[in-house]
Amino acid sequence: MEDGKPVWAPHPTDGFQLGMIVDIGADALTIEPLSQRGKTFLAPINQVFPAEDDVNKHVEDNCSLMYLNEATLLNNICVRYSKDLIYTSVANILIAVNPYFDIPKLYSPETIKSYQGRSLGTLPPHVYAIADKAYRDMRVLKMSQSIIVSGESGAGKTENTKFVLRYLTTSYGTCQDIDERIVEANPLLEAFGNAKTVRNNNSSRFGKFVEIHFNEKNAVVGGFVSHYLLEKSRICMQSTEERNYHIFYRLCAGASEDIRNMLHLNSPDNFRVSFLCIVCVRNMESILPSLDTLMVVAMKKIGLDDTEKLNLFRVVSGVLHLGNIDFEEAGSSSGGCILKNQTSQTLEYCAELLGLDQDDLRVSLTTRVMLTTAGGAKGTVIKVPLKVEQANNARDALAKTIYSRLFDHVVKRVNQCFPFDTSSNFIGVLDIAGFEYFEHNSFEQFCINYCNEKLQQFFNERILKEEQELYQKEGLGVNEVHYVDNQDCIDLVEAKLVGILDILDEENRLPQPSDQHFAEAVHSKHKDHFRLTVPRKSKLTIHRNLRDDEGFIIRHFAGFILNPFLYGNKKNNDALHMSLESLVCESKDKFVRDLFENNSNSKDSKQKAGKLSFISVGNKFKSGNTFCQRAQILSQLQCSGMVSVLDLMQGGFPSRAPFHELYNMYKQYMPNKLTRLDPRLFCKALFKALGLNKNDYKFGLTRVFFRPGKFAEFDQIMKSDPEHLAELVKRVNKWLV
Ligand code: AOV
Ligand code: MG
Repeated sequence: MEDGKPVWAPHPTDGFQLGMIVDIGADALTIEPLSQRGKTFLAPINQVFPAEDDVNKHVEDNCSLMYLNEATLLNNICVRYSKDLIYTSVANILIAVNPYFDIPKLYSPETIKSYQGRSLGTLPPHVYAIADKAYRDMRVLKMSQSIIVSGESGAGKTENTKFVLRYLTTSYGTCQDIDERIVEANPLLEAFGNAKTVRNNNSSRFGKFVEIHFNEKNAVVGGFVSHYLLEKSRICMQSTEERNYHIFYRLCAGASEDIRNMLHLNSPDNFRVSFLCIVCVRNMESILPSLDTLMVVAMKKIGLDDTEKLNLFRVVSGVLHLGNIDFEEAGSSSGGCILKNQTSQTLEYCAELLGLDQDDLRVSLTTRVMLTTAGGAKGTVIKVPLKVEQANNARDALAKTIYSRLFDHVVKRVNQCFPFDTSSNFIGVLDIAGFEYFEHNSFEQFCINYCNEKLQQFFNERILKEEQELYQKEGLGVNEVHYVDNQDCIDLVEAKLVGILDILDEENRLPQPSDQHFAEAVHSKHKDHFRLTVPRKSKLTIHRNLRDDEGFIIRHFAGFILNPFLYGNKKNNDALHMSLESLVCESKDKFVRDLFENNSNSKDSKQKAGKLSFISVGNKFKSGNTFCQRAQILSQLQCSGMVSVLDLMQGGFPSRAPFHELYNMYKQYMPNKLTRLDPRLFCKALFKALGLNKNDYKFGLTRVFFRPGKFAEFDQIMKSDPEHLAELVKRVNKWLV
């Protein structure tokens, strides 16, 4: 850092603030903030960063700044955001900030056109530029490509995924019907797989990998959606202020009178709070006078006829009525339970809608069939009465199973509507649920966060390792950069025998698995593990009140800054007991029966690792609160591994250009004598003539690498005013003689 120049120093809410260094201690600096002259504070040396000369200036590619660090990145993103420029690139990674309002021009058909066939960096950063790069790479390399969208819950992953799909189908599609279906399928998937959470009103509660397939002429021929990890527990239980899947509300609030009568949905207020948050239904009524139009349009585009639609609605209502069934103690010595009186009507509705026999359903919910093995190989079938809690679990397990089978069916149906015979390559877009932590975190959060942890590792390996490898391959001799590795966290989850997943399996094999025993086992196998801690040490009071054996907290990659997670094992038991399973498998309703036939979601697709090029940053603030919340953005940048990328770039050569690209870009300005040289010599000669500082660039084997900010400077000189250019050409000529 240079004397007398402002620096970025930590600020509690803004992330960083400008200040002057007034004193340098052993491990701390004394800083005087520019906004409060005369006052000073101490800041750790490693948290103070050099600032750009002009902090109001912003750049499209963050790497063209002179100083690459988290403070300059944050400032650049915020200055751009204040001008509605939500996309910023860091070399070939794209960062998106969630604007939380529509910027129509940003995604207009004209904008789509303008990005077609244009190299990365020639137009302002955009998710379209990434999509087009993936397309061009697929064409040139004849290899499938993947785009990974990552970021916290609510960051904008799903929205940007949709922009990518629309871009590719609009730009490179030929059959309008298929193109539209690939895009239109989303509202349908979202109706069944998205829900309101505290972090996102339209949160994806499942992960998906959407492939757009291309033929040998590189035109869109079809698509395929794979889905992962639908959050099943939500069907029976939602935290305060959260909701069940959208479809439940849409049906209750928006279906026509006829349909509502048919499905016995006329009084949504009667549905149990745990299944349907009633307050939300009422609110929804004002927003959704009829079944959400987007979803209905989607159903039509996909080609669902009235029967199919009604099939879907019938099962959804069946699940809803199922949730209303309640149990009470039988009052006899059996220790079993019976249905509460007032729920007999509900039982009738539920049985009718799911094609089951009322009595069979009642018996299956309140008893369990067991095969005794006592007395030899031949077992006898006995019916064991269930306690109230067990019957509740059985009901919930049934609801979860039926709904998740229904979701499988919806995805399968969507896939049927864009069939294709030939496919040469595909471009895949991965959109999973982002890192999340709630007051109550369960098995689903555990899985989601583990998945994000894996994705983070992939990012580290692809970007950081590859960057270092490139330096080596090109012979630049740059020092290695160390980055935060999350292998220990992944091992904690997936290691054989001692990993949490295996411990959980072990627990579930016990005759009487319990949350406490599970948590104890996790803690005892990993004493003093850096990534693991007890609820007591949580930042949240509600966790601190728990005993050590009531859960555990994993310090995730994203968890350094955020509240740590607490997991219990409560919701991991979805097992449907045998009698219920056979009941639904033998439903009189063909549609319900078919749901339970083996319908796998997998597909043979050679999914080669593709391009990693996209990462997004979002923040939780909502409209009405649209100032740039810097501290939050900063924490997300740190969590996403972007800061490690910057460290690497600052120590290295973040901007690079192949010789032939530079040649093509600048030959128009140069005299013939120079353009006759081959691209490498052309660049050498040009740089020499310009008198560039040798420390600012390096020649690799195939390209030139620039120190931070230097490529932008060089480009500026090349594109300067005609007078200056003429002078330049003269200099080159002189040098060439
Ligand atoms: P997510 O996919 O990253 O969260 P979404 O893509 O659903 O987040 O974005 C959340 C909300 O932010 C959307 O419903 C939009 O209202 C708004 N939004 C996001 N990106 C844009 C944009 N480019 N322009 C306008 N509005 C936007 V989660 O699925 O919760 O991890 O599980
Ligand atoms: Mg999403």
